[in-house]
Amino acid sequence: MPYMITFGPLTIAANAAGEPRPVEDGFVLPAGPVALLHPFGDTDFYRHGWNSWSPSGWARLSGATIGIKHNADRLLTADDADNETPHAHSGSGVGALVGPDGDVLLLGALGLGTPRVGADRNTLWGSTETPDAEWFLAYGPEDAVFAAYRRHLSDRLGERKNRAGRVWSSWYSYYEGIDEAIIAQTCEDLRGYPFDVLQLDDGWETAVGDWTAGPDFPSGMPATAARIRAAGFRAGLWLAPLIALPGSEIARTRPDLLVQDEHGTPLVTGYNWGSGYYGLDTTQPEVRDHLREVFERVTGWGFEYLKLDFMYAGAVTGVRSQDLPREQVYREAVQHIRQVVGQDVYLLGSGVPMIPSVGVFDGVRVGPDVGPYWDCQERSEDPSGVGAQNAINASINRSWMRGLYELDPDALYFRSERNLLDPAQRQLLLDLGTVLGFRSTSDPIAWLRPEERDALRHYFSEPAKVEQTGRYQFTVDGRPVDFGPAIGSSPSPYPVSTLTS
Ligand code: 9PG
Repeated sequence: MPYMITFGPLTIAANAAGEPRPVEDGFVLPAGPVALLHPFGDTDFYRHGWNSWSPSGWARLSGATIGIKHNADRLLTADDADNETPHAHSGSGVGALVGPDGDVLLLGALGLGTPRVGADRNTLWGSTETPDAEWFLAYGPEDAVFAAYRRHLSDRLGERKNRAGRVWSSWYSYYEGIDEAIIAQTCEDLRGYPFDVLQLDDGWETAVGDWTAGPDFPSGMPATAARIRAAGFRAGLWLAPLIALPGSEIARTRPDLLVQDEHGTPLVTGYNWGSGYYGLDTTQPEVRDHLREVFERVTGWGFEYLKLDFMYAGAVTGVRSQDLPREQVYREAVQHIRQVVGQDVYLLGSGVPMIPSVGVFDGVRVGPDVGPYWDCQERSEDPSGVGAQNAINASINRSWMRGLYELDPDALYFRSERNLLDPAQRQLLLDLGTVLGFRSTSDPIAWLRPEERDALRHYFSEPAKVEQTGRYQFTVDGRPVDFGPAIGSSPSPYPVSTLTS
């Protein structure tokens, strides 16, 4: 049934499951499908990716859509494969259109149910797999409508108060090559440097799926955690608790604990480490018990900062012992983890579905992995691919989410060694960390020149004052910073000269 919705001079005909309810900063529409007739014609559409690594940004309706193209494996891993519309503009949870006066019409879901929002030159639509959430609709200045949507989301899904502080993580230098001697050396080298957390990334475990100390940590994980704490840092650990590689003990011995396909065999829920990987069926009490055991174990070792990765696998479509909406299954699983670890352990989500993680995770990765290079020319159709440009692009297009959780744009670089990023590109990443308010690096001190060590000390010691002056424009301690040119059409490089201070 059509309803007329009026925002000042703009009237929009809405097809919705019930009457729109005016609220202070817009309208709330009932759960169910929504179709809005808009008069904007060809304009810019905001597309929001489903998980941390998924592409997000603004695209012209008459132009190419934003998303992972021609690669089903990548799509399964780094976005919502079930709802992707490669030839039509759509995204997850929220979408928006720019009106002729520059104001923005935003439609966003206020909860779960795998909501999707899309647009063409006549309509802005919302749909869900399960009608679990009402919609928020607003028209006004871009920052105001996104802020209003964020407030409504926090009101319904919660907000966390834990802060990560300054993080050193092992991934973007040592990758899987960590061992207890390297971490012990890192503890020594970082002494006196302004870090709060020293986080071990992938490489410590027996196998992805088996969360016990691997052969490179023969003294056991409590010894490494104690060493990190003795050096004055909180101890952090990476885990991917909802997935298992085929070779892991859990996948080999208990395939019945895994999400299944329609034929009753374990379902591949994504690809990494040169392999497909499975997902745990968290609707089973035995899996909940397993997760309880894992998280009691790792917090018992002394780790109080946990980076939980590849979490979306707990929300993919598949056969589980209980047939429940997949985002609800995911949220109940992460709420269970939160309950086990308690309120004070910092949970950083990576590869998490963005909206269903609100109120549970303290911090969330908001883009794909950075790398010590700008872009990957061989993967030009994959905006979720590793590289600084893709990471900046996705992350800066999620700056409106600040306040739902801390926004982690991924590691920042100070090193020129083993790094193809030029100084201006490295500076832009540093500014991204400042603007989003989450600062981490993986640079070993030994890889840094004296002036780079000074720059690192300075960056982490001094919190900068940030003001936003445009969609992609900020001032950092009064210095103008513009992310716009850097995320312009790939592969043309941005004009470096405009970025040097
Ligand atoms: C450890 C790494 C690091 C990193 C995480 C994550 O889309 N993908 O296929 C994809 C693969 C790996 C990946 C991210 C995305 O890296 O983001 O920081 O912790 O795991 O293995």
